Amino acid sequence: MKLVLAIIQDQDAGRLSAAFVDENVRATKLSSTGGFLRAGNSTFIVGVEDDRVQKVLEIIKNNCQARDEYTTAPLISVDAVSTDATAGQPLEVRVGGATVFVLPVDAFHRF
Ligand code: 2BA
Repeated sequence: MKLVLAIIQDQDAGRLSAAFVDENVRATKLSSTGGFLRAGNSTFIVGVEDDRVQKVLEIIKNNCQARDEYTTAPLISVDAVSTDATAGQPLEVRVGGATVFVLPVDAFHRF
């Protein structure tokens, strides 16, 4: 068994949830926050048998799209002193459709 962790954009979360239900994939959605943009995103936890991992990855790929986002933040540490001349300037960032980790599962229980 594997644990698929997929960090996706909030805009795609409803569609992905529906696709998982359609394909009989059990998943849990967590509200999360990206460390760079500090904006909300969604993290799906999916426990799945090894032979269905590719199917789950396909569903994620087909339902999540990359987008350009903008931030004005220089995103420095609160303790840092910025002398960067670009501080406060709009910055375009390409946010991926999904960042996915596949982890081994030692044990799985449903009580
Ligand atoms: P954020 O951390 O808010 O990052 C949003 C986008 O900003 C990233 O898109 C990337 O294009 C850019 N970005 C992130 N860190 C950067 C940096 N240090 N310098 C320049 N640009 C940077 P994605 O790479 O598609 O990531 C989307 C979201 O997936 C991330 O949101 C984060 O929540 C998660 N993520 C990405 N890589 C991760 C990793 N290795 N571990 C854990 N979470 C990750």
